[in-house]
Amino acid sequence: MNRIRIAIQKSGRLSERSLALLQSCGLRFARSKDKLYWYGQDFPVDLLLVRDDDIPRLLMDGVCDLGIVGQNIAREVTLENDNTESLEELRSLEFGRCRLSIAVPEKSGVSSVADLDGSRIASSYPALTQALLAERGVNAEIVKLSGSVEIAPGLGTAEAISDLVSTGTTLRANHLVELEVLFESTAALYGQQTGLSKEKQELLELLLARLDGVLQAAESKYVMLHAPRESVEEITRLLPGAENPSLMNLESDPTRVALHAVCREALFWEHLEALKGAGASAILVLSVEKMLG
Ligand code: PRT
Ligand code: ZN
Repeated sequence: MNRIRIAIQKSGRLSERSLALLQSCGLRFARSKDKLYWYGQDFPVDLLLVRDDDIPRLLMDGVCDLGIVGQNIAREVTLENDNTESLEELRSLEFGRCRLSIAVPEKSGVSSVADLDGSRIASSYPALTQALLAERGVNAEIVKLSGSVEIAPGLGTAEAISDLVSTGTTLRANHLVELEVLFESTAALYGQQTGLSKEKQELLELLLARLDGVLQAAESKYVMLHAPRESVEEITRLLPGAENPSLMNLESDPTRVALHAVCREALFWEHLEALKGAGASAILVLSVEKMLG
């Protein structure tokens, strides 16, 4: 059957964004009663809604062609399989951002991961944690927990934890401090390692082209600012991913120009501060809705 099947998380942190991303690529689905299988309308792409932990296996077993899951889980499952089966990361996505960090109790006196050699570390990501600690020359006993990892040190089952962190609120609430980031993760679109049929491959390429358009527009910003005439070159360099800005004269001030540019890479507050430092003023940043060419 030449329909592509995509696995996404049924309910959790990645669900809404995964679905919204596919919808913004022009996909529409008829929701089934059991809500686990959504049939694609207009486009032969169907959805399977599952627990995120099951997504890598569904791809490895060829049950699904594509899946959206955190890189943390994809790496963990690949390592559990001793890298004998792997997944192909097709695109990393801009959501589900978090980090896998080692944390210890505030009063532990431990100041670096090297001090954890020989101790017990609780984690829901045992294979990933073990591998990343080994890279740092640390050999620890991993205590595998499927949830509430942050309470392990208080219960005395481990001296440290290795857990996902986004805001850090959970760590602070449990009087834990972040010692080191082991791994940075975002959600990603994965494919199977085995080849797809010619028809499915063509469909996948069409889907990826639409996805690239959506991702590019999401990251791109239209920036308008005023700049000293002599700093235009420097300011253009400070705009991430901008080419050939448009320049306009300012009637009120011949020493300054209005500069408009599309930044094709993420624009952070640090970039704006650097622009201001280089003499830019009246900086306006607008979202780009669609982009072509
Ligand atoms: O039911 P199912 O198995 O599908 O869902 P789940 O409960 O296993 O996963 P879910 O929905 O919690 O997370 C899905 C994915 O979101 C993860 O695999 C990560 O890729 C990503 N993600 C991003 C996070 C976080 N941020 C996050 N903060 N996953 C979990 N957390 C947890 C973390 O484990 C800790 O308990 O949130 C807490 C820390 O958050 P802060 O904000 O207090 O630091
Ligand atoms: Zn899960």
